[in-house]
Amino acid sequence: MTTAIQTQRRTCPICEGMCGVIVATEEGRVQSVRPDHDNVWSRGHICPKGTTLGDLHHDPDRLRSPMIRDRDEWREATWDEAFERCETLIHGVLERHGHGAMAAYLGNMIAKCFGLTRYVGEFLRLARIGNIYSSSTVDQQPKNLSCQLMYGDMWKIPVPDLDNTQLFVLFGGNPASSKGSIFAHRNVMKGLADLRRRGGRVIVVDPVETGTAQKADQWLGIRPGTDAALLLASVHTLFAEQLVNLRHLDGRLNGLEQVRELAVDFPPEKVAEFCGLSATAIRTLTREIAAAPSAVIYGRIGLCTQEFGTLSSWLIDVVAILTGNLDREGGTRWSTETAPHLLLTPPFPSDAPVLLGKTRVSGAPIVLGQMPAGCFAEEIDTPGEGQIRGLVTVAANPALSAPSAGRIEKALADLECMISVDVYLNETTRHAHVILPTASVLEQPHWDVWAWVFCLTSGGHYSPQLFPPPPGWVEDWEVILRLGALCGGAKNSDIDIATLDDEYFASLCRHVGIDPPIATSALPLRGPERILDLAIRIGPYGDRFGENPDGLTLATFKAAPQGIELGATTATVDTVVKTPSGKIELAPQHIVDDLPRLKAAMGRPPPEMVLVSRRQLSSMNSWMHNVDGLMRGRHRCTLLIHPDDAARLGIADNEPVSVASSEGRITVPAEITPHIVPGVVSLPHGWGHDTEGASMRVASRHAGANSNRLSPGSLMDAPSGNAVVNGIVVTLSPRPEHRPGDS
Ligand SMILES: Nc1nc2c(c(=O)[nH]1)N[C@H]1C(S)=C(S)[C@@H](COP(=O)(O)OP(=O)(O)OC[C@H]3O[C@@H](n4cnc5c(=O)[nH]c(N)nc54)[C@H](O)[C@@H]3O)O[C@H]1N2
Ligand SMILES: Nc1nc2c(c(=O)[nH]1)N[C@H]1C(S)=C(S)[C@@H](COP(=O)(O)OP(=O)(O)OC[C@H]3O[C@@H](n4cnc5c(=O)[nH]c(N)nc54)[C@H](O)[C@@H]3O)O[C@H]1N2
Ligand code: SF4
Ligand SMILES: [Mo]
Repeated sequence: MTTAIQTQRRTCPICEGMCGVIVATEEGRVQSVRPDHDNVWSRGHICPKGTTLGDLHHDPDRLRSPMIRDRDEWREATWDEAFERCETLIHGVLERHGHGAMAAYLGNMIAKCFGLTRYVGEFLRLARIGNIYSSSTVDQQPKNLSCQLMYGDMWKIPVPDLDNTQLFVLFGGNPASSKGSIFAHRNVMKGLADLRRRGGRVIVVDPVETGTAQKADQWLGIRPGTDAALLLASVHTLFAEQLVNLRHLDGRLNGLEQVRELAVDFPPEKVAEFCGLSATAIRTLTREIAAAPSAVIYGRIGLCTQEFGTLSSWLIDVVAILTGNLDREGGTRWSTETAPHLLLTPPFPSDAPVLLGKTRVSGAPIVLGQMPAGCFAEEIDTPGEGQIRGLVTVAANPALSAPSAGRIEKALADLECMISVDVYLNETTRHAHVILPTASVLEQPHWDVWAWVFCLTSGGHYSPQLFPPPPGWVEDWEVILRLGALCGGAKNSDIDIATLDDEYFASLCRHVGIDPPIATSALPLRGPERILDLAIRIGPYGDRFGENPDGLTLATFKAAPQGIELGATTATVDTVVKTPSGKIELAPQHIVDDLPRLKAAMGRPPPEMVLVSRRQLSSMNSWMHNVDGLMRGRHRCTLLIHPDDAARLGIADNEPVSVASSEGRITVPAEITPHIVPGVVSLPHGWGHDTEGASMRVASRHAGANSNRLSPGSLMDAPSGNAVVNGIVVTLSPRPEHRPGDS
């Protein structure tokens, strides 16, 4: 007898590619995950990670029950028992130390989870947690800051209009691996190839000749951490050669004259050596941008997670503005979201000051409501008033992904209370007292929130749940609502999730000017689906609860398994900019104040060797190394090093090298390659799975080493508090004696 194979169309939730996939199942097991050529958005694009959604779901190491740790012993527990234990632990910390001793660490994957992403803001509000740490300060915080100050909204990050541009200049990003970031495109590499085919050009500015650079017209091998100087020299050149052309932005800016004046000190000749590029190269690049019929100037993680993250992130937009390439077809533009996100995941309040204060131990800036991840370890292990004693992590792995990773590991072991909402027992969650699992990607519906924020094509795709979670399962949004209430001081037995959900929903309705009873009666749903429906209905294409009878609702999308595309963005500078002046602020004081730090750095001799980070197509930060199918082939956790450096230091290909920084030391095999600037070495992050007590069997067989043991937490971009994980001074030595603990 043959059993029926069933198929379901859905969106891969792993990255911003938003690939439509067809999942074939038989008797509750995934047989295959194939590209969906009929998905209106992705049109058949897929990568190796997307084909492993079934492996992630069936992974025997994935947690399927709440876990409680008594000393070193883990045991499965019921949900009730787990929440009772959470109450005892959390309330113990509140009683002994007060609310100021609780912290949250929020991870990147929250953005990709249907429930977590829509409820994390309410979790924080209920929990009354002020110590908020997240992957944001090891990621895009400098860009959030520059956009908050320039446009009045931290999430109005301009997105490349790749399909319509004639020149693409890419700083510190490698879509050949990452598939694009803060930039959702159905296939960035094809988009770049198409651009070249229509006579346009692609220029990559990166210390590494990446997969993207190898497919570009030009690679500019810049020294890490020097982009701000290069961009200032570009601004200088634009003014000096009368190439400034504001086009439609004329009259919509403040600070033009100030920008001209501050760039006077940065002629190309003065920055060339610092950047490792010739003055001619900088001038030519600038003239090319100015002369192009349209140009995208785009910077990503290599620009944010470096010593001058905010200056560089700001200057990317300054150059775009000065050449009239912001808010323009073929330039960088803002999206129009079908289901607006800001109303759903309460962000940093727009009227709060960007700088909220200083951290307790080292006085680092608390910007846009975020404590710097670099301070996480010291805030746990330094005694005194306000010391963190209780922690909730949600989909985060700071033991691998945050700076001072070695110190974090030790600090976590000392907490009085640690609750993790996660799918694995890994390097971070092994320190928890309770782990509350969330459903697998196939056990949840999906509608990408954040990728659509960074997508210039409007649209949407709803993926229904494929498999039911185990019986009695508590959904992730219910888990974090309950945790929020517990941290807020409520007793577990008093918490009524339905009431909390209704109250939150009503507050969202009031926020968007809808009467909650109307909204509720029109919406029989609850949880994240009800919120998504609200967002679609009040969004630009929505039915507005009957006001626009032809408008869309969640039901419209549920009836369109291949997704719906709604056309190009309609956002403009006039609808987007929300600064107090109503104009784009070209020279925000908080950012300009950081220029002396750059000038000081330009006066220092360059370090002999610095380390940068890289991503790999078959990895996702730290958490996909347990998928066997992605781990075949050559070992990937290698140190890229230029042949000249390798020869000088006596380092041989494939042989172990000891890499040391002021923070720590690790040992990794060398990979000698000409595709990197001499004096720079590159390591992927997210490896180091040989930690005792973690339970990820595949990952531990391909452990690699944790590059963030080398990242000093004290290294920070001054205006934003963002971590510096690129441009770390390191020393290398060949064939070390392998020391235990080197990882
Ligand atoms: N050196 C260096 N460090 C870096 C970077 C770098 O470029 N270089 N990049 C930084 C960046 S950009 C980021 S975003 C951070 C990421 O850092 P984090 O956000 O801290 O974490 P990840 O490494 O992505 O690990 C994801 C965690 O979420 C869990 N998880 C996965 N799927 C789910 C799910 O569906 N539900 C739940 N509840 N949990 C899930 C995993 O088990 C894991 O614990 O790393 C940063 N660290
Ligand atoms: N396959 C895969 N895809 C991913 C992820 C993943 O881990 N794996 N992570 C996702 C996440 S969370 C993010 S944030 C995005 C990131 O997406 P991208 O920004 O595209 O990430 P990377 O591939 O790390 O590219 C960063 C580049 O910056 C360069 N760089 C380092 N320092 C400097 C510098 O000082 N100046 C300049 N100009 N360049 C520098 C590095 O050499 C590297 O090539 O990717 C997302 N997509
Ligand atoms: S991980 Fe791969 S398959 Fe999934 S969305 Fe990204 S590019 Fe597409
Ligand atoms: Mo990220």
